[in-house]
Amino acid sequence: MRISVIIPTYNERENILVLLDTLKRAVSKVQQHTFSYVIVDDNSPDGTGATIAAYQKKHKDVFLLSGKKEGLGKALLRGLVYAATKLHADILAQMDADLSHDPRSFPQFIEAIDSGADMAVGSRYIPGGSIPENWGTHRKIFSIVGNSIVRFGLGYSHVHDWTGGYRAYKKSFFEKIQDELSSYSGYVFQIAFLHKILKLHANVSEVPIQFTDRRYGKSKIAPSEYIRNVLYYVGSERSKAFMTSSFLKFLVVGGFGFVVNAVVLKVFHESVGVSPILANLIGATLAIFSNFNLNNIWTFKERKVKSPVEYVLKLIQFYFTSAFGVILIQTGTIYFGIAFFGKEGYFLYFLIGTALLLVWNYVFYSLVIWKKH
Ligand SMILES: Nc1nc2c(ncn2[C@@H]2O[C@H](COP(=O)(O)OP(=O)(O)OP(=O)(O)O)[C@@H](O)[C@H]2O)c(=O)[nH]1
Ligand SMILES: [Mg+2]
Repeated sequence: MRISVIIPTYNERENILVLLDTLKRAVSKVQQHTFSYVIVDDNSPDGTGATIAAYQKKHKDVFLLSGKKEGLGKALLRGLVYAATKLHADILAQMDADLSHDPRSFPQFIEAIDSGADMAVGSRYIPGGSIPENWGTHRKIFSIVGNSIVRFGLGYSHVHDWTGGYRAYKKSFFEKIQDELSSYSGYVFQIAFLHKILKLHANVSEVPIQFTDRRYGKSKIAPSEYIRNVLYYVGSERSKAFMTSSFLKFLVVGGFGFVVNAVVLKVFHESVGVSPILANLIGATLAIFSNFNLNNIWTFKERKVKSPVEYVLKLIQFYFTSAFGVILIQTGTIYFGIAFFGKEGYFLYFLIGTALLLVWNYVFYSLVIWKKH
C-alpha cells in the first residue's frame, strides 16, 4: 500500500532533516509498503522551506507544500488532501517535525493498521508511553488533566491520548470526515479529527509513545487560545449531543403531557362541573396516553412498537409504570421527606420526588418498554 506521512513545519530548520533521515531509516525495514513524505511549510522565516528544497534533489519521495500561515489544522488538512488526491495514498500518517515524536516508533503504527486498525494513535498515557520526566509538576498535571477533560468530556474514554499528533489512518476514513475538518484551523484539529473518526465507529488502536521535548527551536502553541478552543469544542459537541438525545425528547414529551393534564383538569372541573379528583384522573389518563404515543413515534422512534398486540401490551405496561412512578416514587419521597424532616419542606420533597420519577421513567422506558434489540 502507499503510505504518506504529513509533517507540518513552522521554523523547524534544525529538526526536519534529522527527522526525515531517521524516519526513512526506520521504514526501510518495512517491505510491503511504499512511502512518501509531505512537508507542509508555512513559509517559515528560518528557511525551513529552502532546507527541504535542497533535500528534495536527492529524495524524490519528499514533497513540499508552501503556503501562508493559517494554523496547524489548516496546514495538516492541506497536506492530507494533497497526499490523498495527488499521491493516491492508501494510508495517511502525521507527526510533528520537532522530534518530540520518535520516528523510530513509526513502523508500529503501520503494524497496527496492517493488523486491522482503521487508525493508530500515539499515546502517552498508556503503559509503555510517557510524558517527559523533566516537565515540572504543573505542566504534567496540566497535560494529564487537559487530556482527561477531552477524553471523558467527549465520552470515548477507551482512547487515552487526544491531543497528540502522532497518528496513522486509512484514507477512506479521512475522506468521510474531510469536509467537516476545515472549521478547525488550530491545534484543536487533532481532537476534532479523532472524535469524528470515533463517531464513525472506527477501530482505533493505541501505540505507546515516549514523548520528549522538542530537540531545537520554540513551541508554536498559544496555550490560552488552545484551551479556549478545546473547551469550546467539548462544550459544543456535548450540547449538540444533548439536543438530539432521547432524554431531551423525553422531557419535552413529559412537559407536553403536563400541559394536557392541566388543561383537561381545568376544563372538566370548571366548565363541565366534574369534581377535581375525577377531572384530574381523566386529565392524567389522557396525558399518559399522549406521552406513550409521542414517545413511541418520536423519542424512541427507531424502536417503535410494531404490531397492534404489542401496542396494547406496551400501552398497559406504560400505564402501570407511570402509576408506579407517581404513587410510589414521587408520593413516597414526599411521604418519607415529611416523616423524617417535617412538613415544612414538602415542596422540596415534591421536587426531589419528581426528579427521581423522571429518572425512573426514563430508565424504564429506554431499558424495558423501548429496549434495544
Ligand atoms: N505548517 C505549520 N506547522 C505548524 C504550525 N503550528 C505548528 N506547526 C508545526 O506543528 C508541530 C507541532 O507544533 P509545536 O510547536 O511543536 O507544538 P507542540 O508540540 O504542541 O508544543 P511543544 O511541546 O512546545 O513542542 C511542529 O512540527 C510545528 O512546526 C502552523 O501554523 N503551520
Ligand atoms: Mg512539539
